[in-house]
Amino acid sequence: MAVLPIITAPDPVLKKVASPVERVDDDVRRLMDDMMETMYAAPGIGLAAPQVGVGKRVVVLDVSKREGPPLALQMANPEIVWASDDDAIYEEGCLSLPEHYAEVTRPAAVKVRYLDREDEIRELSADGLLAICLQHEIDHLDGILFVDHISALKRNMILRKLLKEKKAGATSGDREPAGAVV
Ligand code: GNR
Ligand code: NI
Repeated sequence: MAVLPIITAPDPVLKKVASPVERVDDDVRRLMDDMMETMYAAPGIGLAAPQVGVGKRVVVLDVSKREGPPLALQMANPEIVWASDDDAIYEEGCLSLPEHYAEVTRPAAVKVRYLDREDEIRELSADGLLAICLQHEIDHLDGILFVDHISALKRNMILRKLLKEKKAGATSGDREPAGAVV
């Protein structure tokens, strides 16, 4: 298992539509394991493969936040097959938009169909934080970030700030060059 580097916005990788997994095999299971470790290390309550630079429709989630038993979920090709008419508002964050938060409105409950670790089709009905996180992660697979659900003014403020930080970081020499083996 490995903790993978998380890609932050703005980055074209985060805007791409990810490809479906053909079959959940050992390679996909290894990706799921690395993503779980990366999510817990961050720490975060969810992670989508594009956030670690992999253009596959794979997500992992654990919204238990270490309160009570872990609720680890690993999904390939997740799709929303039903969404409630009523909405919920939640202040969202994203590991790819570090230290930025905004209120996002989404359906309050969803039903998701996906392939599990054993390549079996499953369905999961969720509300509360799990429903929000599922929609947030599935958005990532379609190149959508939570800032795409808020006003252009707020979105551009956040993205401009992140770009500025990226440019400052790139010249200060405090980061490893891309692809470095450390
Ligand atoms: O860790 C995360 N917290 C979070 C909080 C509110 C709504 C969504 C999330 S998901 C986020 C991790 C992440 O970026 N997943 O893509
Ligand atoms: Ni995110």
